[in-house]
Amino acid sequence: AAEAREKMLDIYPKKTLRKRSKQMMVNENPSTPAEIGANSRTVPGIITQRGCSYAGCKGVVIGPIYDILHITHGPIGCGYYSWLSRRNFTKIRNEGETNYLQYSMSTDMQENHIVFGGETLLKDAIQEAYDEFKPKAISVYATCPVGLIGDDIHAVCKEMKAKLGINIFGFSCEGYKGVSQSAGHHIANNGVFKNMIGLDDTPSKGEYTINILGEYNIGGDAWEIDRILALCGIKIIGTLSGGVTYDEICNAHMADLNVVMCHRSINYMAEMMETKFGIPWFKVNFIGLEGTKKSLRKIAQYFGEKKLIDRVEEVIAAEMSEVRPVIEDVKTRTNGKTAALFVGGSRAHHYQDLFEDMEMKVIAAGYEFAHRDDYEGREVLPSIKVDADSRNIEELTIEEDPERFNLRKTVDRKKSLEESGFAFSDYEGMLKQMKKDTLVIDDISHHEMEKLIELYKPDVIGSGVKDKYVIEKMGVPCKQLHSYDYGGPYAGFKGAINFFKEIDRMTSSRVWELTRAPWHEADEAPEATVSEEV
Ligand code: CFM
Ligand code: HCA
Repeated sequence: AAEAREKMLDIYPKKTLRKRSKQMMVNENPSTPAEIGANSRTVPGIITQRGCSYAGCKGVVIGPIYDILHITHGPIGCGYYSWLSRRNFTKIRNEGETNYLQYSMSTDMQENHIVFGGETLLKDAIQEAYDEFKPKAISVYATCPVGLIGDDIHAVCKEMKAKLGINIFGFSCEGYKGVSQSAGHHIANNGVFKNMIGLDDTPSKGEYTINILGEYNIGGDAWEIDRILALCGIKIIGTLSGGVTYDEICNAHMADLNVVMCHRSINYMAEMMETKFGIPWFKVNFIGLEGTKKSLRKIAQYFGEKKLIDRVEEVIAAEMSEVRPVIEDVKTRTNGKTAALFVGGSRAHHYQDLFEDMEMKVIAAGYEFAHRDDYEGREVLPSIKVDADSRNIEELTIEEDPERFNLRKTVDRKKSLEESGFAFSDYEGMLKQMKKDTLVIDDISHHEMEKLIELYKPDVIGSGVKDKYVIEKMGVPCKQLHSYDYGGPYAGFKGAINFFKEIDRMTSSRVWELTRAPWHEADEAPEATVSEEV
């Protein structure tokens, strides 16, 4: 792996080399991982897979709330790009609800607005949207030019909120606000906390109430998690933000526990809700059989009632009896095959569980925009230097809510569990789970990806649309772990079955042998022909 790393870095000029060296490491001591460079600017000229702050705020965290009317203030491309391309599924679940996500609303900013200002345009758009749809809430997202010309979207939102009498709020999530979509996550968390959380104090009817933070229902993942938790008798107040309504988010502070799926995009919310309302949180992972079982058991242990603990075991046993024959069969073909995963800020870690279930080896992995804590574990948080790019993003000061902090039994419960060794507020990061001497690459470039394929030729790569076809042209199947291509769900038990079958199909197909990688000689014949096999 050290040699492969050298070969990938080989091409870079001095300054780039120095920077990329910090972001590429060989995982020599998984239990005490070394420091990795992360959450820093991408070197101009390098082809990155990253997105922008607007994508992280509107596209990722808030966009999936389906009965808020989302308005992108900016040129039409930004709104178009974030128009369900992430495959965040929604459906109306209760009578009287509305779902606006099939629409993409934008102010469609033109050159003359850039020159003369776009605030009137935004005001008119909010009015038009209100007249047409009468939504409960409207949310406005700033794109790059809005920040550059200085439109005050917050003043417009305030004025229109007073005029129309519905909740209207804006996000200064201009694309350039940070080094990646990660900045947008933080901006979104702050805005959701200020403008939604805590607005509705209606007590929940459920016995064991939780929120799932950082689950966005890509390909229907949240619905599979809902199904399993419902079987266990655990009630979800709000999923932030997959397939969820505005009212559910306003009521989320009434839950007894927050479980965190995607640490990167929503850890801010977990921390703020704990500080203000006393709701403890811990990390879960519903991707993979072991992860799902462990997560369910931890939730049951948190509530600590025998009835629930037994029920969870019954559900696990019943679900596993369906999964077992599939995984036993699939493993006979996937055992020992290799995979490399380069995705976002949490899936490069989460999906390692599913590959482990299949007895495949993850030889290399990396996030696009995660921070050091997502690699090395939250214990490094105090030692992370806050640079100018991160300082740019508001850090809210949260205080205990005098009336609502102690509403539930959670505070004492947390204390007694902690004494027995139960870990709260923790994420151990990706590196500890990865095998010794595997390659870890932050914000991988296209050049590094090509080198990686040349050197390792993994049996499958999990990645995104920006490199999928480059990878496949080189003869390696690529599974999109963002959109899931056209598949999913992959969470929970039924999701695992889908994933096993899909990866088995992809890695067993011989069609990849027929693609000609650039390093093949022009006259070199493909190794097999389809007609011989079929
Ligand atoms: Fe969290 Fe996500 Fe991800 Fe993410 Fe994303 Fe996504 Fe992702 Mo694409 S919130 S960090 S910003 S798990 S959109 S649903 S797939 S890069 S790994
Ligand atoms: C985003 C969304 C994205 C992009 C996926 C990809 C997603 O970053 O704006 O690059 O393939 O999951 O849809 O991460």
